Amino acid sequence: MYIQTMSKRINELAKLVDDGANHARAIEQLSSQTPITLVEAYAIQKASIDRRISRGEKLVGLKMGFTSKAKMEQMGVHELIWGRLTDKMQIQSGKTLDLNKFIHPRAEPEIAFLIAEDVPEDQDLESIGKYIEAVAPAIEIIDSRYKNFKFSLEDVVADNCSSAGFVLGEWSPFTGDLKDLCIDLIVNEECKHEGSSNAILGNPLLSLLDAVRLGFKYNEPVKKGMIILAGAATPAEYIKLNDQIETNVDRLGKVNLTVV
Ligand code: OOG
Ligand code: MG
Repeated sequence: MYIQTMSKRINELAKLVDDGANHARAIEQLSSQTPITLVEAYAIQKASIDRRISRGEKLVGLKMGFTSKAKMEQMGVHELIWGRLTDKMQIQSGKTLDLNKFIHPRAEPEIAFLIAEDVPEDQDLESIGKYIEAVAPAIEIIDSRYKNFKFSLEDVVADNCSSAGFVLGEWSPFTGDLKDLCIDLIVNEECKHEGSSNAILGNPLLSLLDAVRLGFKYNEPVKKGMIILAGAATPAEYIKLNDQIETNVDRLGKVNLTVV
């Protein structure tokens, strides 16, 4: 009986975040209505993504969040989080983002991994390299479904960690090291933020290892062909009509989009 009530509640809350995303309408924080645990928050996230999948979207990867101090401090959440990426969220580099489809979107500079093979459990910095097909510069579009972009840890997890879009630059072969790469976020040719790949947990590979570990924990393992976003290296920026957004990552190149 309790389990039935719980899963009904989880589906109701998943519908709230899904509708918010679908109609680009901000909603109240879930936790302001009922306290939710972190385990419930991940169940709500899964149920909300299942709704997208039932509409024909495909799971294409995972995103890590709050892997840098800059992001934790900007948003006031200090724990690592992870969410899911679907094919519909991808925007081609050099193309446009339609502002009408979002509530209050922000852009942030990231590094993406393309996974070569299903990754078994218990990897480390030495072993993980053989599962990386390629790496690319990326921009993530985050668009919290909550009013004023304000949330608790559980709220943001339930809301698929604010993920709303992602843009990938060209893939480069992985050469064994992603340390000390400069990453920036440029808006209309002005550099808004500049950071280092070291800002991502000291080494973006550690973010991938966390994705593998959490993927096993929550039954969403990192598989061949998946895209994994390592988390932003700098704070995010609100985007507005006609903005030209660009990210450059040393050695990996650039990625950009225009807001229309
Ligand atoms: C949550 C998502 C955090 C990152 O890269 O750290 C994130 C948010 O900031 O709304 O994607
Ligand atoms: Mg991000």
